[in-house]
Parts: sequence; C-alpha cells; structure tokens
Amino acid sequence: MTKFPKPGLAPTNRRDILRGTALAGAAAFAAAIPATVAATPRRLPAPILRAPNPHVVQVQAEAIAAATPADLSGLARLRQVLVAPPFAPVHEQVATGAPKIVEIEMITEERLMVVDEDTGASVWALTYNGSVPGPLIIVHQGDYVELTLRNPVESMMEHNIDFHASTGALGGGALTHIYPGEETVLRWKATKAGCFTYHCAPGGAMIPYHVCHGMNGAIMVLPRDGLKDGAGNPLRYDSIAYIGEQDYYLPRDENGDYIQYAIAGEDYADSLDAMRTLIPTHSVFNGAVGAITGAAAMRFNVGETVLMVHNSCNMDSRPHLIGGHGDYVWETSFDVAPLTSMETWFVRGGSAVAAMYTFEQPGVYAYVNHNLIIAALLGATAHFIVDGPWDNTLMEQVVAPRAIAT
Ligand SMILES: [Cu+2]
Repeated sequence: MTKFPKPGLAPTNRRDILRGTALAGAAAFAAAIPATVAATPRRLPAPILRAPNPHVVQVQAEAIAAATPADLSGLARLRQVLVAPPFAPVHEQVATGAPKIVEIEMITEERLMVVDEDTGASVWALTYNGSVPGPLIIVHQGDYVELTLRNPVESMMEHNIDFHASTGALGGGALTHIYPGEETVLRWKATKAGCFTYHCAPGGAMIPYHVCHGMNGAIMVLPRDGLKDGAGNPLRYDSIAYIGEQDYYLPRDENGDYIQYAIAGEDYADSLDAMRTLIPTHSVFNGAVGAITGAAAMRFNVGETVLMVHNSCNMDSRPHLIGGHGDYVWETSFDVAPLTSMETWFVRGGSAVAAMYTFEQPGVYAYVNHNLIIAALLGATAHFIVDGPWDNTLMEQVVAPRAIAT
C-alpha cells in the first residue's frame, strides 16, 4: 500500500531529513501518480499553501527553541470528553474559577462513509474522531486547549490541525504534522471569544483535499461570564445543535455513477479534478444526506432555547430555520452584541457562527442553507422536531384548504 507523503517532496527541516522512509515513500508516490497530478502543486498560486521555505522553517524552529518556557503550573486541569455531532460536550456556560488547561484528545480516523444512500455516493472521509464534522470543543476565553492528536498506524496519510481560534504557527498546523503511527501534543491559549473552525492543513493541494473529505470542525470559546445580549443581560441556552456543513466533490465515472474507492486517498487525482470545478456534488449537514432528518432529527420542546453552532470550513453558507428565527446571532465574535431577530444569517467559508432561538411552536422545523438549491438538491437540510402546545395567537389556519367556491 502506498502511504501518502507530506506534500512538498524535498526535506524541509531536520525532522524530515531524519525520515528516510517517509522520503522514500514520497518518491514512490510521485512515481506512481500521473504526471498531471504530480504537477498539480506547482500550479497552485498561493505561496503560503506550498511546502514552507526551509529558511522560514529554520527561523521558526530557532524562535521556538529560544522562547521562555511558559509557567502554567498554577493552572487547574480539566479533561473534556468530546462527543459526536450534533451534540456538545459537557461544559459550563459561565466559567467557574480561574482559566484552566482543558485537555482533549482527537484521533485522525480515515473511514469509508456513505454520503447519499439513494445514489450510493460514498467517500473515504478524513475525520477527527470519526465524524464529519469533527467534534465540537467548548472552552472559555483565557483557557488553554491542550490537544493530544493521534494518527493511527493504519492511516494512509499525514494529518495535522489548524485552529482558527489560536495564535501562531499556522494555527498550530506547523507544529502538529503527524504521520501514521505518530502522536503530538499542542497547547494554545484561547484569547479570542467566539466560534471558530478548525481543520487539517497538511500543505498544498492536500489542504482542500483533506478539508473537502470532512477534516474540519468547530471550537466555541465562550466569554468567562457567558453570553450576553446587547444590553449586557445574560443569555443562556438549554441545548446545542452542532451543525457542520460539508461540501463534497465526489468523482463520477463516464456513466455518471459515483466511483467507489478501495482505500483512503485512492481518489486523490480524481478529487482534485472534481474540486477544480468549484461545483460540489454534495453539500450536507453532518457528513451525509439526511444525517439529521427523519429518525435522526433533533428533538426539542416549546420554550426550549437552542444554540445552533454552524461550522462551514470551505464554502459560504446562509443558515435559515424555516418557521423560526435567529433570536440572537453572533456572526463574527462574542466581543460584539449579537444581531437580533434574524431570518437568515451568514457563515463565511472558513468560520463558525452561533445563533440562539427559543422555540414558540411545536412541529417540524427545517434548518437549511437558504441557498435552496444546496438545501434541496445537494443535501444541506436538517430537521428539528419540537413538541408542545400550539399557540393560535402566533398562527392559525383560519380556513383549511378547500375548493374555491364558484
Ligand atoms: Cu488530514
């Protein structure tokens, strides 16, 4: 089996120089793939997405080696057990005590996932902890996130993680490259309050390849004293709905059928061709068409306040709750007053947004990307089922549908 190498085939730092086997694998991979694919990274226009300049890598390594050790001995530690979407980990809305070191663990799992049962579309998803999106992390401003990241020996590819909420070293991406069978620990301070995306960023074309195979998720950094409205009054939620919108570019054969691949990474060349169209074959919530509909719909009650955290790592999105609203929407950060009474809000590709709503009527609500082509044809639809008494003062069917009298 071919192990995927780190993009950029030349050794760029001491760690790579020591990796004779990895480089041999890189050479084998380069020889095994078509010339058109091998040439792909050279066509990428953005220098930051290429393999780092060795000099820059060296300067950064020297700066890190010369840095004063951080004394965090006085900080308490808290282990956060991450859970699969659409759910959120156990957490406090208002922080108790001083900033902590929040320990989390993530495994880079490559797994075959069905994207659409009706068409047989599937993908060798690249995931954090086996889910698309990766798990929601919740800390408070001033806390430290201490991530142990493991890449199982069975993996085909190198992975890392770039936290948009963090500061320095490509969001941690430069310090977390791990090959199959490796682990690393990264600690960073959550200085900015808001919802932020995180994603894998191995370098070059592998960045969109990994992101568009599901390797992204969100972290919510709450203010220590919790969420507030524009007047400074506290806002609290009863539950969280964590939605990750994922655009897939799944290759098809000459008959238009989705191609099935035997191992992760086998679709690399075909995927790059499909991604270059910028036209996704699917854009789904939580990994697959219908992942949060039908029996898997989320359930709430009238009077319940839900915080909808929507992550969209690659494409812009416009979430809309059909039949409801965004009572409070933090489209940018928690530093600013939330927007209020919104019909549709905006998620910039490469970010996550929180919207709060208190249900006032029972029934089935569709939570969609209000690019309705994406919602109805590409999959970006979730269902919330709300139980409780109907309020005729808010809405009443005065006349049921009937034939028009002639
Ligand atoms: Cu990855």
